[in-house]
Amino acid sequence: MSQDVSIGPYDAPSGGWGSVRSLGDIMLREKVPPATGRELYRQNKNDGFMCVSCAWAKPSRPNPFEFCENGAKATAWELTSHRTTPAFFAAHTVTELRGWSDYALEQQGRLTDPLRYDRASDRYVPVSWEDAFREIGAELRKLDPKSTVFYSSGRASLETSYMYGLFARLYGHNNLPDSSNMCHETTSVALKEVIGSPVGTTTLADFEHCECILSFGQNVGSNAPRMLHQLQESVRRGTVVITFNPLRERGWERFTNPQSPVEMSTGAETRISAQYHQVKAGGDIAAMAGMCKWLIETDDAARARGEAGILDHGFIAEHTTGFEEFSQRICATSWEEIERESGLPRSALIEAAAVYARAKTTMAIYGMGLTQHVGGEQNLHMLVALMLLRGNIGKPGAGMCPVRGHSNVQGQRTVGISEKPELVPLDKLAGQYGFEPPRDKGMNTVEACEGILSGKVRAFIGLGGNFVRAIPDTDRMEPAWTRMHLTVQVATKLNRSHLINGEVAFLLPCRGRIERDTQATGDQCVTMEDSTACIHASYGEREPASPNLLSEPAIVAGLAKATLAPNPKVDWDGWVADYGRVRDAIEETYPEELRGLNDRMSVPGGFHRPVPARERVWKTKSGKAEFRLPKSLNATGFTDQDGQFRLVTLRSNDQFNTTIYGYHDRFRGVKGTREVLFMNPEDIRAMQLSDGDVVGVETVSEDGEHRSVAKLRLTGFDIPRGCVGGYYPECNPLLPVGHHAEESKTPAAKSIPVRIHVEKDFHSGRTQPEQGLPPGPG
Ligand SMILES: Nc1nc2c(c(=O)[nH]1)N[C@H]1C(S)=C(S)[C@@H](COP(=O)(O)OP(=O)(O)OC[C@H]3O[C@@H](n4cnc5c(=O)[nH]c(N)nc54)[C@H](O)[C@@H]3O)O[C@H]1N2
Ligand SMILES: Nc1nc2c(c(=O)[nH]1)N[C@H]1C(S)=C(S)[C@@H](COP(=O)(O)OP(=O)(O)OC[C@H]3O[C@@H](n4cnc5c(=O)[nH]c(N)nc54)[C@H](O)[C@@H]3O)O[C@H]1N2
Ligand SMILES: [Mo]
Repeated sequence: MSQDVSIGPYDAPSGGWGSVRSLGDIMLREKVPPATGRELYRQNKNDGFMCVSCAWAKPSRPNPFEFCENGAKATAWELTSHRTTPAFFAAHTVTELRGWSDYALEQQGRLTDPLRYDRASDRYVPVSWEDAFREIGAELRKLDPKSTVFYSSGRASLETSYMYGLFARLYGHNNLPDSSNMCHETTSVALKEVIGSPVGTTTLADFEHCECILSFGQNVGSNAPRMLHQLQESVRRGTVVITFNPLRERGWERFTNPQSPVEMSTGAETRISAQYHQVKAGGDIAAMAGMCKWLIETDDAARARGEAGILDHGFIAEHTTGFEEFSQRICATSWEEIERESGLPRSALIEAAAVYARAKTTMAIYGMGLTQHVGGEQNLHMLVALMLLRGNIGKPGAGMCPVRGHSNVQGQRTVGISEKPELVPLDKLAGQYGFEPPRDKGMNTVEACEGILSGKVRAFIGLGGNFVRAIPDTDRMEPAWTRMHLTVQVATKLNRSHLINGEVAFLLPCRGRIERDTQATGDQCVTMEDSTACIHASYGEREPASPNLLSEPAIVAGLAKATLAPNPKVDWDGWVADYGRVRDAIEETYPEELRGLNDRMSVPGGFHRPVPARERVWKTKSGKAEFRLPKSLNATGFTDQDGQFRLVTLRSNDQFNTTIYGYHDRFRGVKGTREVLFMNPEDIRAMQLSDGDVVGVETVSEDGEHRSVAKLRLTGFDIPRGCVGGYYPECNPLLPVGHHAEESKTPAAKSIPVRIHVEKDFHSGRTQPEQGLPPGPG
């Protein structure tokens, strides 16, 4: 399989005809059955199913088609007519499959039957569900529970997640990392510290009242495209959008609504950002400090003249602590330092601050560009401080809007998937189920990786996801992985994590969310929480991909029953028969947050669970919202050296995390390859290299490990000098496990210190490396 590579500017807006064509391609490739049209119509509707792609909010009055290009790709991916059957595994050894690309593996389609790894033949062979559960249970009973890790990717429902967390605690550990540990864990830690609520404080209704939007480090056009509808409407009402991002992401620039016949036929586009500031990767603290400095100094000067100031002093006095020290230190910071660290001129920061100063209400929208840094928490402390200066938290049209990743990643945390015992109502669980839950801190993702490297972790259960591919340090982690005793993966499609096996390994296929889930009492629905803390029911209708699939709750119950001694207070079978009973149990554990779950899950637009900071109730140590000073203006955690770059790892428009839908990244003008390294043309010249050269990248680190990725095609790109960009997960061998946000331990995937060298014999115009699609089934 090979594909032509072409790289060049792409001029069209986000949305528009480009999105229709891209969707058409994948529909064709997945050979989706004609009935898929109906599923797209049901996507994100009140009586439909919640999109399996991102966690963006679902409106109470949905559009006729409440889905986006990438949500539809995710639906097509799940409803594909391709199948990965036992016959496929009979034909290919696991060693052979390890040589296939991520794309080729998932392209085989939905898994159909439970499988056990047979070491003698190096193949996966079919196993009955009973035998799989019995054998896994027997293995787990032999192990020390504290040496095992139960991971979840953020897709499983509230029901499954609650059961899974309870299973782990009844078994005896809190080792419950989830994808959030690689993602918005920084939000959960940092927002909790300074505003007392670990989640966003805004809902969709706030878009209707906000006058200014500050966006930092999020790629709306690819990763939360449905938000473009809210952005477009807000801009039309007069909201001014200001974006900070090293890359010019098309979604934040302009948008044509593919669902508007008028816009599509006339080519009308909406300009989204009025200002676009290409901050250096890791330079946001400095940029925000510049804005704060101007605001505070301008306010001081105005008030000295007897005029009204621009800060909300009433709010600051009543609701916050730390303002005096914060303002003194920020004002003492020089513009020279701010400009150097942010990479932005003082005039640009003042331009942004002046708009912010005039807006009565401002929302702050952000993503991985702030959370995945060594100084990730400081990024968020600074963003909160900027918002507090003008009382922009806890009033309509204003507040924090972290854009979460997986469709239920926030909800999993709400119902007990957490390695932090203090975040889980353990006393409540103890009373409800008559047991003594473990109280010690469990492992998060980075700690699980360290445990696997050191041999301390003996077993890993993955509820969805592709852990081995998503984590840092691929080349160190893969060999360590095989030293575990037991690995069990619950999944819908084959991925690389299923091919790096422990001594004993199982692959358990599950139904997807779009599929009908019939149990003893009838068809079941499940619930999830979106990025704005709204909880929705989701109803699957499609025939499951194979009759031999179990639902995720049934798999968790099967594993739990086979592992644990019977407990009369936990009716696993009753729960699987009727998910409404799981919701009753969830409600009993979380009476304040989730009261009435079974009744309220069907409220149009979802029901909003209480977020105290939204009401200006600050559950922080001080009881107030806190101004915190950053330790440094540089969020990267390292000092730049000559010849060293800050590597930003990126998602393309044709992927969902490690799931690669295709090899095009339309908005960035890349076609047919993911093996590229984006670099500023002036840096290319300064290094005496040329566009198209084939380069190798090496991590600069002091731990004695060699980390490199070879054969990337150097690509001139509009990215700040000193920064380079490459794709995730291909660049994960470069990310050291130890390079993470200081407190949350979220891997710092947005600034890895690297050096670049040209690969011998690969100067442009001479030999080209094999470009196009990496290996697959021939
Ligand atoms: N189609 C699709 N949708 C998805 C996903 C997907 O892979 N595909 N993934 C889902 C998941 S799990 C998540 S977490 C979200 C991720 O969605 P995003 O939060 O958008 O994550 P990324 O694509 O990693 O890129 C973040 C953005 O940060 C910018 N950036 C990098 N470094 C910096 C910096 O230092 N400062 C600033 N200001 N910006 C920076 C990058 O240029 C990029 O535009 O999307 C979810 N939705
Ligand atoms: N360098 C770098 N690394 C990163 C990031 C980055 O920006 N840069 N981003 C990080 C982030 S934000 C995240 S969230 C992680 C993602 O990490 P993960 O959540 O672990 O990975 P995914 O790629 O989302 O998982 C895809 C797999 O999930 C399975 N799956 C899909 N649907 C279902 C389902 O309904 N049930 C079950 N049981 N399985 C299902 C399929 O088998 C599919 O192959 O990666 C992180 N890693
Ligand atoms: Mo994520």
